[in-house]
Amino acid sequence: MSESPSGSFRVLVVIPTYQERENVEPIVARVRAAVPDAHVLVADDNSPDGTGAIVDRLAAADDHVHVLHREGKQGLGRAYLAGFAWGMDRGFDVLVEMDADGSHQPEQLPHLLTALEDADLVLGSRWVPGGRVENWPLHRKLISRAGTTYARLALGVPIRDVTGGYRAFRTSTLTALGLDDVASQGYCFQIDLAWRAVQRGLRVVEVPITFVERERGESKMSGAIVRESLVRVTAWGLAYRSQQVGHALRRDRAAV
Ligand SMILES: Nc1nc2c(ncn2[C@@H]2O[C@H](COP(=O)(O)OP(=O)(O)OP(=O)(O)O)[C@@H](O)[C@H]2O)c(=O)[nH]1
Ligand SMILES: [Mg+2]
Repeated sequence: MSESPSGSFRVLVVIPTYQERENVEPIVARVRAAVPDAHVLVADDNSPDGTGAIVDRLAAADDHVHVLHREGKQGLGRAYLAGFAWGMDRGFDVLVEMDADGSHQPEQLPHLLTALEDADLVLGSRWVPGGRVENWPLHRKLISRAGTTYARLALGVPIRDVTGGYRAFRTSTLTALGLDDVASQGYCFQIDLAWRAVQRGLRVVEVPITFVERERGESKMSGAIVRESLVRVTAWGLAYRSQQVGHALRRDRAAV
């Protein structure tokens, strides 16, 4: 691990894109420069702005760059699941999640990969000591903090940044999570996977990152994405809490 940031791991960085024409080429170049051994897979949902065609050109010029053309916009979660399946089929050991808009800095990827040596899942975290957010208006910070706090309390997950999307998974971790029934779409997808990892007793480690607000292109964040998270996390939380109460009652009965 010490000679190169990806060490003995075969690393695939999966970047989902929708309408990222201005961002896709710079982000791929930054990943290639930061971790030259790593491969990059762009999972594009047939962006009308031609993002996919730009990646075709990059892939033709570089055997470490790949593209997965998908039929149409189906959400971040589905794009990641398709990207993970692509990487697992091809024998990668580590799959990385990274946004295309520059919010997740490729130059910090070596920190995540180093931490993965002693973890099953590494989360880039804005809300641990050393983590930061640049250029976010106060309301975005508040929404993100509120979302992560709500998920922490509802699900009892001991993670400070449970909605973040800069992550490194061992392939064995993804297999253990059981991805076949993941239905979450927006950043709820991130909560879903982190919670599955905690429930399965896997080693989840947070490393501080500096998250930079996108400078180009438009955010796909929407009210529907926030609502999806709220509804799903509340349902999971209620099911989890009632399961806990059931366990406690059975324990008490057994003790009488
Ligand atoms: N393939 C695919 N990619 C998507 C989809 N929705 C969002 N993305 C990509 O997912 C990444 C994160 O999306 P953003 O729009 O930056 O959303 P966000 O980071 O939650 O929100 P902001 O902080 O406001 O930028 C970007 O690379 C998007 O292009 C989708 O439906 N399909
Ligand atoms: Mg973004």
